[in-house]
Amino acid sequence: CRRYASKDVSPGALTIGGHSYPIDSWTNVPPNILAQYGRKLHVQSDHPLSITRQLIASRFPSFRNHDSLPGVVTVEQNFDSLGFTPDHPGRNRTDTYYINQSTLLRTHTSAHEVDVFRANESDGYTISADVYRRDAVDKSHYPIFHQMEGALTWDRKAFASSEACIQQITKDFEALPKHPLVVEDPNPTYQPSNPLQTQYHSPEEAEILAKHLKRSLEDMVVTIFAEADKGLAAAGHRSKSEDEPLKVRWVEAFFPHTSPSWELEVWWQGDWLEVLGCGVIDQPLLIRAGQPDRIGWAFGLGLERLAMLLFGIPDIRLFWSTDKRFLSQFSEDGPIRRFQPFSKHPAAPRDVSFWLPKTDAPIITNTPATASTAASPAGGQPTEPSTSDQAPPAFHENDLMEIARNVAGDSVEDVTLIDDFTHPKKQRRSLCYRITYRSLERTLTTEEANRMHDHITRELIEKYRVEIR
Ligand code: FA5
Ligand code: MG
Repeated sequence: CRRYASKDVSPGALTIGGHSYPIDSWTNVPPNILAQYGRKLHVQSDHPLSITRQLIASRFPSFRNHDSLPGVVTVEQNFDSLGFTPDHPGRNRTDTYYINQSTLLRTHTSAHEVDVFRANESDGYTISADVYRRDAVDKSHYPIFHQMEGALTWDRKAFASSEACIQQITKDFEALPKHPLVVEDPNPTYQPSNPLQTQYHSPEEAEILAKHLKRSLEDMVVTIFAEADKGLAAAGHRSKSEDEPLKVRWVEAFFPHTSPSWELEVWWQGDWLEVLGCGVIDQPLLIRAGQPDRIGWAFGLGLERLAMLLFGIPDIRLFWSTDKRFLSQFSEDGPIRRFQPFSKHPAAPRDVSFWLPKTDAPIITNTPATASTAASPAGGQPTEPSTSDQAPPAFHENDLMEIARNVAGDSVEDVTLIDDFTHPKKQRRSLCYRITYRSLERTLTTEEANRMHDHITRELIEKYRVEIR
């Protein structure tokens, strides 16, 4: 297997984190991902991701924190244990990095939920970790990112009645810090797409869990942004909220492991940025984890997304920088400081326009709704690896994303579909992507950009038999 022929790999096996795994027709972890596995930026001292993680954890002081669970998990842990249907699109090889048919790089920290619930070491916990996804190339997406999961449960058994349990959650809710922020939340708690788990929860139970969940997360966001403002004031700057007040809203979301579910979005650079998903924990999940009497809520947030907002970091690739000009700007002691850009090198955009080969298979592009593993409602078939040597695999937008990452590394800033056209007579589809090359550390030469672009174009032709226009 040519792609894995590096020195730490024996034929037919893949070594990750010191363990050897057999490979098979499902294997699709590329070298650029293997090279970055195990960097653990979320626990690297003075790293902005670690500072963000600690700030969030400080809002949940009674929770037990898990920060070093290994990233290789089973399909069972990542999907089955959470109730993902067999045909859930998140399972596709176009979205997920498989080590082999039964083993993968976790796509979310939820992969550990059932195990942690089963161990039942505390009512509340967080899990912070690196997660892996085939996804878009732009300033807020990277194939490795970091999530922080949090969950809180109450044990019904500990109360004389369901009413007494509800009373306790209500008391806990009232004890939560109050904040002055007005958070847009137009949707009713239950909707046909996001129902009450009638078999397991009374409407009152789910309602108070939802209130506790939302207030806790709003408080977390409000407090960490207040920290950022304090930092600005300490540095003698105007507070960020004077220039642009914090704007936050709840939107409906879908997860197999929660119902009802929501996402929290924060206004950032003229657009809503999704920072977390959450909901009332799916009761069958708790039953599977041996905790039938517990009810509760869970959330999963993107540490990069929050860190970008907190520190004013404009591009997700910067987190991976080993450049002192980046790393020396952050410290765990003292106030939060806004990131000072040390350079802005020119962008080199190049377009690639091509005809797809004639095929019956649908071509999938990343719309915001399908781009994330867990949020998409069930539908579609997991893509089986192609067994034939003749037919090219059906083109998925994430294939181009990955070719671009593999060829250009961190010199690719953005890949955007700018034209999608089907010839009415020929019934052939043509796509045009704009690939923007820009290094964070230096100016790319015209030749370098051309070379990367030619290389990407060649791989598209070879692997997907596209015809360049
Ligand atoms: C999930 O991963 C769910 N497991 C979250 C969850 C946990 C829901 C527990 C309910 C209960 P989602 O795919 O939306 O959901 O990802 C969660 C967050 O990760 C997003 O809100 C976003 O902040 C971040 N995120 C997702 N994809 C990327 C990416 N490619 N790069 C950076 N951050 C990302
Ligand atoms: Mg999402």
